[in-house]
Amino acid sequence: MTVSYSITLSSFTHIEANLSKILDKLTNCGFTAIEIIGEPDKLDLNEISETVNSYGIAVTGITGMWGSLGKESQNRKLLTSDKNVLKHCQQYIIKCIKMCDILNGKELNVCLFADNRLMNFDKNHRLISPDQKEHVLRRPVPILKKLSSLASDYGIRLLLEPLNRYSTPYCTTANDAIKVTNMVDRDNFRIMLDTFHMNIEEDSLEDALSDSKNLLAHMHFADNNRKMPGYGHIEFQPIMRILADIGYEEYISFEPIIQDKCYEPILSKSLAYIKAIDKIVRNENVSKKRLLYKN
Ligand SMILES: [Mn+2]
Repeated sequence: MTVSYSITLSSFTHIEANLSKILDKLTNCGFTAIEIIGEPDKLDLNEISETVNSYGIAVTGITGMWGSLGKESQNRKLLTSDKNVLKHCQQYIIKCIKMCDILNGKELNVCLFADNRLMNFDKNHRLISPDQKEHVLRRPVPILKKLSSLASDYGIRLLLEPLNRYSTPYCTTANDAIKVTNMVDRDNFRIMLDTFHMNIEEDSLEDALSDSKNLLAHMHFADNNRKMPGYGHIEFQPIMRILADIGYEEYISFEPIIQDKCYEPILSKSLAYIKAIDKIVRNENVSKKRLLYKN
């Protein structure tokens, strides 16, 4: 039983334009898998496919480009009463599923952004009541069922990623995501958790992971400051310990914001740091099992 490691290409967009150069560095750092940026209309998929294959690097899936920062991503909102926005968003997901299939990926993350009418509140103080949250989170369920069926035809999983109150307040915790996932009720609709968002929203990171045990299909790893793990103050050892305890065998995908052009030493060190922790917690588990057998 073991985890695998990957890294998001979206981390490098503003620092390095050439995919071969990025892959050169990532393979040197020991990475063997990547997540591709979910911009199907902007990218030359044949070129990406050729380049990625030439490095023998695996594609875990597509990082959905959600959010309100980019011009393209502004209308990627599933929590809306605007039919045109909803249609546009569904088309985006369908394009990403097809893109994922072309690149031999297996998953796409879905985030639940809301239109401006639903965002009109003080983001710092959690003014959304649980009832209101549940009411809004029910809305996209029929669409998510349909999109899951389509993704299933391609052998692709849709992974709901809770974010944090500063970007979208309606799906921010593992428990929010579990509720939606249970309502969608499709085998290929699962959850992914991101340590950066969890650090802001969860009461306990360990509880959130263990509550998600049966649905957790992917992890994003970044420190509290969105740097590589080990460059901030999140404790990764308890996280890795719970992942080992719940038998997590999927990808841990690093999703940092890279600020330094000479990023290779940082990536190498952080990957080695997480791998070393993984070794420690798995050895602990082996010792625990030995004790069990002795007793
Ligand atoms: Mn993430």
